[in-house]
Amino acid sequence: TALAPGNISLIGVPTDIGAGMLGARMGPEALRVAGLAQALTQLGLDVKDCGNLHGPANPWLQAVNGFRHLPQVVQWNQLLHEALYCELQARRLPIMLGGDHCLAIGSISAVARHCRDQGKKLRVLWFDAHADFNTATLTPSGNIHGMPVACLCGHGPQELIQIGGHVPALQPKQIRQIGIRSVDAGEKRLVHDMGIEVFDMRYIDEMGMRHAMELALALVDANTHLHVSLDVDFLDPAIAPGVGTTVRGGPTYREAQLCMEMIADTGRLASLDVVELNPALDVGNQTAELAVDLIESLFGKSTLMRSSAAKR
Ligand code: HAR
Ligand code: MN
Ligand code: MN
Ligand code: MN
Repeated sequence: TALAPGNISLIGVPTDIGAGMLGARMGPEALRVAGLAQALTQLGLDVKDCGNLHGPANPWLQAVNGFRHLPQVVQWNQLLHEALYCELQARRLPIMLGGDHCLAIGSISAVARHCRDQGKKLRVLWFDAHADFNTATLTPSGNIHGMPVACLCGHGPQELIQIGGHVPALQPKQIRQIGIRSVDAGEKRLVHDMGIEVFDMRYIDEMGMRHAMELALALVDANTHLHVSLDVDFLDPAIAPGVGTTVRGGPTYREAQLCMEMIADTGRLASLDVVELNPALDVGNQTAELAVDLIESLFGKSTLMRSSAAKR
């Protein structure tokens, strides 16, 4: 199978503007300290670290009309949208070093715009404990990191849903959610009504990660742009303590590795968000190191040459 493109751009998005806790702004540095660029270089990839974007500081205010820090979230996402769109146009494979998950509004809207330009199909794999499908009326917190999928599907404030120029940026049928185990009541109904395909932890328990991923990757073909949005709270907190919103009962180390390996096998990975890492809550730098491990697998590190029989 084809490997992913060889030119990687790292884009630091040091913000916790959409989160309910401070600290995710340190995520990009923790990933750098954990050796992300070196690890990718060792795999034979050409890595350019674009440094960090510089958006507004976190003013730490209350929610207004159901949203915390909406103007600042808009600014960060506009910045990221433009930066990422440029890297994609330059035919590079961008990795967003987050930063809280609100940044997926800017990143995925740029990826969707790029795919429209290129006539490519887009598949988004959303690895998360949460569905991130809240709206101003449904949200229990006002934190916009709980809303990016809704915004991308056209449910959200005008300033956020129109980033990228096309509303909605994304169709529900382009999304697969994996690892979900914490969804608010109203949010649950909306995810269901929108028809998003969800492989929640119950599904993974009963059917296995391999089967979940086979379905999540079904119909990915040579003309597909695969975007992975990896919220590190997807992982079980026992192995990934460095996140602000841990939820018990997540995937094990091997289950997570299998996801990454199966994605690597498709050869279609074309952009990646790594979000919600909070170094202030980490034990040493272990969650960042785990993230680097998983990213290495996404780029084929642990995949041996496999016979077609072994792939079945
Ligand atoms: N559902 C809750 C809320 O909207 C918690 C959301 C937490 N989100 C993240 N990203 N950490 O997935 O407030
Ligand atoms: Mn491309
Ligand atoms: Mn998330
Ligand atoms: Mn989450």
